[in-house]
Amino acid sequence: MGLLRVMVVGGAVIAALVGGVAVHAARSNRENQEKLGRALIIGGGVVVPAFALAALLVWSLPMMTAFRAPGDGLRIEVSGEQWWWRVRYWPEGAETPIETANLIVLPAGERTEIVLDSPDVIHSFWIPALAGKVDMIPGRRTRLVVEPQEPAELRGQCAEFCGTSHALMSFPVEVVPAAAFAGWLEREAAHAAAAEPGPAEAGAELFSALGCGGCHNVRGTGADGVIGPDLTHFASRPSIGAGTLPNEPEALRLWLATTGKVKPDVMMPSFGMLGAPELDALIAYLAGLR
Ligand code: HEC
Ligand SMILES: [Cu+2]
Repeated sequence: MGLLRVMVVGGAVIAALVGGVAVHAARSNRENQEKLGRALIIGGGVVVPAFALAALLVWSLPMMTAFRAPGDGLRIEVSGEQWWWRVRYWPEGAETPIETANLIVLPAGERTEIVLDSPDVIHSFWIPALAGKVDMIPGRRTRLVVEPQEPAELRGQCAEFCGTSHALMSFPVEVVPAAAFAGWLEREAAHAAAAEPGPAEAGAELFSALGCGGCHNVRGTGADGVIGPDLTHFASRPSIGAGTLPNEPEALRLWLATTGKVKPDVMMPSFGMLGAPELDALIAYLAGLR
């Protein structure tokens, strides 16, 4: 704010001076113009800017470190996958991260550091309402610090063409009050809820028999795959397939039965060969992973 005020007021003063000089020059005679002109070029064109810019530089450099300061303790690592977001929360002092996917929840009024990378292709992490785009580059870790002030529901999007389903790679961002954030993180750290008897339990067995757990982690069960998104608390996320479909039973059926149609070149096989009862069971199981 201080910097902005100085720039605006300083700019206005300079604009007024330049205007005044122009009016004066138009009114005075040629001899006077030449005398005054040389002094103005050396004074106003060289000496004043040199001092003003040097002073501004010295004054504003320390502000840049403040802009780049680390977060208040919470660090989030986000990996750009093809075509979804792997998200790991590192609360202060944590030794192992809490992994989730395709959803970013942030505490309001706190600085959060977000560390970005990618295992294969370049993506760009962009939450327009909070910060500029930052590239996610294989073999490098880039970072940004966000400090959202008010609770809000925002949207993020991949901003670098990364392959066929680049356009189907967004994510919801929920900014919540700090206390609600702590509760959310605690729930997120917990193991998956046990499947309820009935269709959900049958779905859990299918999940394991069909090999879903070879790619997906469901903490607290035998499923510990790391290729696809962590599904431990899948039902509490608002979307399926990185913002591609709303997280509702019929959309989930479409996702499981026609995966590659919903999301071209997706890295998950389609399970269209399953009958309706089997799909129903899987949907019941996934809907219980709160
Ligand atoms: C070969 C690995 C693989 C197998 C096997 C697999 N998936 Fe996936 N799955 C993925 C990948 C990769 C994604 C992310 C796709 C994307 O959004 O681009 C995904 C996404 C999903 C999602 C959406 C998750 C989210 O956060 O949006 C669900 C739900 C899901 N899979 C369920 C299943 C079920 C149920 C099975 C078994 C019937 C299964 N998957 C088998 C790799 C796999
Ligand atoms: Cu991308």
